[in-house]
Amino acid sequence: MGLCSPVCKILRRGKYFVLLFLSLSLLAWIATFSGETVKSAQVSPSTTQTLVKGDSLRDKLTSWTTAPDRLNTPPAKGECPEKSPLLQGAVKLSFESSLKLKDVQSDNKGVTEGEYEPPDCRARQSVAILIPHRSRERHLLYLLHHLHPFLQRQQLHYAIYVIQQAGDATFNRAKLLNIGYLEALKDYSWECFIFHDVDLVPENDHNSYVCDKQPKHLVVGRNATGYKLRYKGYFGGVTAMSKEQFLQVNGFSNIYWGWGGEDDDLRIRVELQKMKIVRPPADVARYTMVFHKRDSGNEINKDRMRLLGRTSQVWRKDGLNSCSYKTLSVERLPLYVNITVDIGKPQS
Ligand code: UD2
Ligand code: MN
Repeated sequence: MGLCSPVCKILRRGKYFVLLFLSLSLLAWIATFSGETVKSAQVSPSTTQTLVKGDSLRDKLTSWTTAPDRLNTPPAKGECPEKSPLLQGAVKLSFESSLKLKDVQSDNKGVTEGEYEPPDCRARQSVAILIPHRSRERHLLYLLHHLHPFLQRQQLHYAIYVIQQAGDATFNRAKLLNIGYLEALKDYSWECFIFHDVDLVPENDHNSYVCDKQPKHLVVGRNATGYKLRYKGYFGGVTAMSKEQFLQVNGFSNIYWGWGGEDDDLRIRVELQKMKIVRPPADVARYTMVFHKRDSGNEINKDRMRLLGRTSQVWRKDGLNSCSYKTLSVERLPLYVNITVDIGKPQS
């Protein structure tokens, strides 16, 4: 006992040292291991993916656990494809004398007050079609009959506006189109405007009724002219301009009364802004013009050449910013919005 006691004391103290050493090693090992995990989470790209996955899982969990009323909202629609799968290319047009407005209505049940949106996808553009009109009811019926399904096949969000000139003063196509632009923008912030004669029916649905980076002329050819472009600067019939492009040129001139010149004036405005007119390929930009004679009240504008010589001086003051008119009625009919306006008469 006398001999063991100093040895036993040393052994007993040694046990504490070993225990202390082991605990410290364990702590050091834990610290090193966890430090390395943090570091790898910061640098490894695969961890980023893991985090994204974690997020979507969290999203899923949130969607499963949110209030029931959120479950009732329809899922957000994806954007419609660049090329619609519904296109048919060149189609055979019909102009049946027996066609009635109610037939066109029942063929276009998806249209409400002239407006349509594709049911399965989000349209790539919202487009307002503007048709200047007076006493061409039969042409309007044929156009609605073909244009509604045509635009639906293109998967567009669109609305058709018919701008009716009241009274029997000389017709003014350009001013009616300015009014269409101003009035349609009161309904919705349309991105694109199609200025459309009532008697021109598109033959091929690859002719896209959307706006491009430049103003677009959609009528390369029509039946009456052997499907040839009439002249290089021709900009009449059907044209597409974005909201901004049309504003930039101050719209059409308001002072072309009667037939001719207003389309060339718009081309000059576009060129003054250094914009360039584009056209779809000739085999696609084809139209049938329903036969007609010159209307009474739309006689040739003998002043048109003189006016065209002044465009560069007057365009800033004559256009959208000086378009005065009185709206007599806005009727929201099933197939189009019918806006009747008093636009005055030419100043003598
Ligand atoms: C050409 C142009 C047209 C326009 C016009 C000269 C083509 C294909 N079209 O058409 O865009 O530049 O010359 O002004 O080149 N309208 C009525 N009721 C009337 C008179 C005219 O609704 O009493 C409307 C209707 O939308 C018609 C458009 O104005 O389509 C142009 O008139 P048009 O068809 O008599 O003239 P057009 O065929 O020579
Ligand atoms: Mn015509």
